[in-house]
Amino acid sequence: MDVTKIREDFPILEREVYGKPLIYLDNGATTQKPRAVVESIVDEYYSVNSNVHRGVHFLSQRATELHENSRESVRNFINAASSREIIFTRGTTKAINLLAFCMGEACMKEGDEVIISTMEHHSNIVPWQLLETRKGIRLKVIPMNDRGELLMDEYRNLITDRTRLVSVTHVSNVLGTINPVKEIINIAHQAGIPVLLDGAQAVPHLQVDVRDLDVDFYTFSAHKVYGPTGIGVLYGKEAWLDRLPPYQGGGEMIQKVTFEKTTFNELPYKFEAGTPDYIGTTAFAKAIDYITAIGMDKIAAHEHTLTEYATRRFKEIEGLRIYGEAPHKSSIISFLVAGIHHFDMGTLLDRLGIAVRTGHHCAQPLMQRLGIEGTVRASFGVYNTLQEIDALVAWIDRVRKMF
Ligand code: 7TS
Repeated sequence: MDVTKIREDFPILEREVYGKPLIYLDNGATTQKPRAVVESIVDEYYSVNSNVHRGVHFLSQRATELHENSRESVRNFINAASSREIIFTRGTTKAINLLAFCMGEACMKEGDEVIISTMEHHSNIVPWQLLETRKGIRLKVIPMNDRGELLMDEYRNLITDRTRLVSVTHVSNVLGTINPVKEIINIAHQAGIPVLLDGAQAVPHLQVDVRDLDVDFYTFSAHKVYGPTGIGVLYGKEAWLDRLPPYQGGGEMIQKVTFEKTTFNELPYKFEAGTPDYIGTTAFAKAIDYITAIGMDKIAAHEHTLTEYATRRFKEIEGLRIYGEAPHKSSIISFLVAGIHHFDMGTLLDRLGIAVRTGHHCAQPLMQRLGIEGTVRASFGVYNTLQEIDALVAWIDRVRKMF
């Protein structure tokens, strides 16, 4: 994999901040976009733009074709059985909220239970808490050990005959832990319980195959996979999606409307009320083309090298503690340096041109479990280099000495 050549595809990486070359290590929050993705947005607005699924005219048909081809690209990317199982949403958050609402309506009543884990992003906690209020369901939480691994025996014990769904993150956005999702799914399925995986931090780094996982629902965001903002995916097995009621009402999601009665459209449109972001879906397909051309296996290997190297170098820094030391980790490293507030570290690194994320990373319950307020987080992507990690390590050490 030629990283120098890859970097040339991302114009933003050439810019400076505060007169220093940008070192972008906040890929867990969002990734930068290759030229092909940005150009796709401009090209489609300039040459194709028209609303989808409604016009007989040339442009509408062409826009519809691009939009539906993108759905097929996503299907192929995660190896879903049918493009009817690919629902476009605004992002992971919207996808989980959609599912929480629809599952709540169709399958949950007072006293029913949903199992999540200690390391969830708020977007896989709060939608279920809203269901606690609305439907009287109960939330149960899989604990973890100090390395950041879920306790599987405890998970088994949480399952009861009232469990209606297991909803856990595939990869933790703070700890980097790659959860044993196949085992999690197997255990749930043995009890006849469906599983939702939040794949927001997994899809950019691992080859995800929803059929191999046998997962019932899977969510992710395009903007974390080198695609545009405003597009996400809810994958669901067709049999499940067929059982669920619509989420929102409006155009696109109907078959026939009268004032007396409305019938709903077929999958996936039943869940896609209103004009979709068809410009975004085309650009997302370009992002998928881009990373598939490089090869997900090559991207994973490169990021693994970066993560191993950074972990080793971090351990040379006096007083630095890494949060998340599971043996199976993705390219995310959270850390703190003794005596230095995460916010101060992040601010000083920023002045040196290094973009890292600081804070609770939308995982406050996990912070409570770790007994801290927040961390500094470096997260790597396809275009990061060992030299950037050397610079990060050197600057962290310099900040440490300043304190
Ligand atoms: N789930 C996980 C595991 C995430 O990491 C994030 C975003 C989301 C869900 C929500 O995704 P969205 O696209 O709907 O916003 N995580 C982060 C992060 O770690 N830093 O900024 C956003």
